[in-house]
Amino acid sequence: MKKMLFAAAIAAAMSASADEAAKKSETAEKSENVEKVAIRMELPEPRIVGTPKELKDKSNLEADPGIGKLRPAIMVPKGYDKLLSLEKTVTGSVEPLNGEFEYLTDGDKELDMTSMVMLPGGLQWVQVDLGEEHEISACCVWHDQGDDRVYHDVICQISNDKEFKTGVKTVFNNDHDESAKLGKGKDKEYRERNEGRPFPVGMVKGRYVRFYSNGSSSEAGNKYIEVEVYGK
Ligand SMILES: [Ca+2]
Ligand SMILES: [Ca+2]
Repeated sequence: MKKMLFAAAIAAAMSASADEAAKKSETAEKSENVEKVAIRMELPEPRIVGTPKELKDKSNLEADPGIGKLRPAIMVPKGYDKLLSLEKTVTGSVEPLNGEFEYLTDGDKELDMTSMVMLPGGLQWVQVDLGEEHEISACCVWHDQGDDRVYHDVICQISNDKEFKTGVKTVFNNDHDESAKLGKGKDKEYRERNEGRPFPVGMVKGRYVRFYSNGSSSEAGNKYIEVEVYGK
């Protein structure tokens, strides 16, 4: 009797997983049929004005693609390639030492004092308010690309909670040693270049997008040029 129940349980489990598999392949088929478009980001010119510093720790650094080399474009379903963040309100963890938060969504990505927002050292963040909840497909953050530097603890989170206390989804995290205490990140550190760091997000819903950093290989401070959020 026990054996029969056991067999029945296995059969039930197997048919459940078969159902799941069928559902999964259906979803995959559907998403393959969706027309995809590339997100086209406007990039500033590559601009290396300082001497790169020797990096102390390269253990979590991605391979160097070379100056001016771009990552493959992020492909999203048609209609999900809209720039949502332009001219939207930005706030931050502290008042900037230099610049205004509004510089970060003004579309200007050139590396100069009318575009750069400088925050002090330590873990800091800037946060875009999209005004209402959106389905977000991709984000990009540009820090100071001036000397090929590498920013630490680059983390991006999305939430409908302005304070990021509830419903927080982490969509990028290269804090591999968990020094920021926001969870261990699987993404790699990268050299700051003219394309910033674009990354797909996978249709996460939210109103607020927060970008963290904790200084760079060149200095303790945190310099931001622009942040962008794409979606529908
Ligand atoms: Ca800007
Ligand atoms: Ca870290």
